[in-house]
Amino acid sequence: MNTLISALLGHQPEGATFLETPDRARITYGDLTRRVAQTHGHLQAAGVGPGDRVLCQIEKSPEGLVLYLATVAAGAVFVPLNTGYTGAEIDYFLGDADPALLILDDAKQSAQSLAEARGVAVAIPADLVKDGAEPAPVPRKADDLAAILYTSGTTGRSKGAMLTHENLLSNAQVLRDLWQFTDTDTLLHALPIFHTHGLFVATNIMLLAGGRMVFLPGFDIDALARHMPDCTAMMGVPTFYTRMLGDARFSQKSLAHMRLLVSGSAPLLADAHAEFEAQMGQAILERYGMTETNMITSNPYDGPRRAGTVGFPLPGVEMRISAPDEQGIGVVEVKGPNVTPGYWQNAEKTAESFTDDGWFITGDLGQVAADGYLSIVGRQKDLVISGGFNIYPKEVEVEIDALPGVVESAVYGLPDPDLGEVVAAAVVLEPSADLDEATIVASLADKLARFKIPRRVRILSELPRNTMGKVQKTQLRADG
Ligand code: MCA
Ligand code: AMP
Repeated sequence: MNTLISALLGHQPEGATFLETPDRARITYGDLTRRVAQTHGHLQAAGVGPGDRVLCQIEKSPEGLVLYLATVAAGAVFVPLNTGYTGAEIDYFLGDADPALLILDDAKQSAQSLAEARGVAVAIPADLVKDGAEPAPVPRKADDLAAILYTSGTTGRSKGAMLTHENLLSNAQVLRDLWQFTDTDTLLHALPIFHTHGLFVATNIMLLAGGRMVFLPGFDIDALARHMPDCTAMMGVPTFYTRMLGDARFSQKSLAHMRLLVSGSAPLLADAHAEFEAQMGQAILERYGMTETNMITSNPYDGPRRAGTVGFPLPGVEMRISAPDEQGIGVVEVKGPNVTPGYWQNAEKTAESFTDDGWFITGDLGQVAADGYLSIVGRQKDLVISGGFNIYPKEVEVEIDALPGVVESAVYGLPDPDLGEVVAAAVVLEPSADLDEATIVASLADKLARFKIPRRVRILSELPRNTMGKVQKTQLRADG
């Protein structure tokens, strides 16, 4: 038995709709099961075997979901990549994941030559998602890997969070039940499918429930307004909801049929939650998670969804606040079937991320109220979250520091009304350097994905430091 695939596929009526796109293409559960089996056959023919990694950098499409499920059906490990990653970033993932196959849209020629240089085969979805033999899913146990998701790292190097069949399945089962998803639901899907939120939380829950998805190619407020009447639920990052505010197409009346609006991946400000409820008559359900742990806590489905909090630990998930201060604030630690076994080929990082007694250290600062609601009040880790994408400042600092003429830099997050935070940089130059904001930004373009590139660069004569010599990012943030 293949733990994840046997739970996700095969139990829905063949003719029921799994997914519809805005151009009305419709995929039934029967189509999906067949496509997954056929693609599994093509992957096998391309030499992909159990345990092999399959890297995939393609634009969002139903084929992306077929490739995910087919890779898992083949017993292999799915490694989705942000479509914004540059050649330099892809080259690192090729080296680290050592994949059997890289799947690209036709156009990405530069990544194709990088793969060839490393002896990695390349395929395009059209070669894989097509008619062919339909092998049965390869047996896989609960603790076998189903996916590796790269998350950027404090040292400037991304690390691959390993996710087992059980990690993904246990979390999806718990969330389907908690959020009461059934085959009568239609989910408005506007998230990318290279991250936990859009790929696992959204898709795995809908597959388990046997529900339907309206699958948008990305977030577009006009498409949201057009398709929402046809849906019962949506999952999004806070930016989705703040962009809906003040748009006359979204109102108590037009949203009255929506059963559930979920927010996560970044903090939803309490004010935005309250404003949304006042304008739309809907209390957004905020939940909290991490790539390494899947979802950890959720506000209740029935019961108060408290603004500025992320609710209670999910059933089966243990959570504690480590070394709380006098206000009860400490680092959130997690244990349970949802938690990663560690980082791909990185025993050192894995060891650092768990306590001696086996709890995963999130690096988020939390506080639990007397009645059990968790609030995320800050981050111990030096991390910027922009529109739900994570950027570790170190990764950007390393690239800026490597530019000729740069002495040093500090990268930090600035508050932004649309994206929550945006990346900013303070840079110290050598006296002779011929660099300004525009040239610094331009020289990062082929090294870092667009969302990591600073929106604001300040040239300083020196970085603010405390007496220990540590750069004061709080000071930089306060100065803007
Ligand atoms: C796009 N751009 C961004 C971002 N997105 N810059 C900073 N931060 C971003 N998040 C850049 C583009 O490169 C482009 O630059 C310009 O902004 C406009 O691009 P566009 O595609 O029009 O942007 P958008 O459609 O308005 O996208 C904003 C978005 C999107 C809807 C917030 O970023 C998004 O869908 N975010 C969701 C991320 C997500 O799924 N996170 C889940 C991670 P230029 O104009 O210069 O070309 S999973 C996770 O965190 C855990 C497990 C959890 O708890 O869920
Ligand atoms: P990622 O590494 O992309 O999976 O991002 C995980 C991080 O996103 C967490 O460690 C938190 O810092 C943040 N996060 C996710 N959901 C929430 C939330 N509802 N409130 C605050 N922070 C969140």
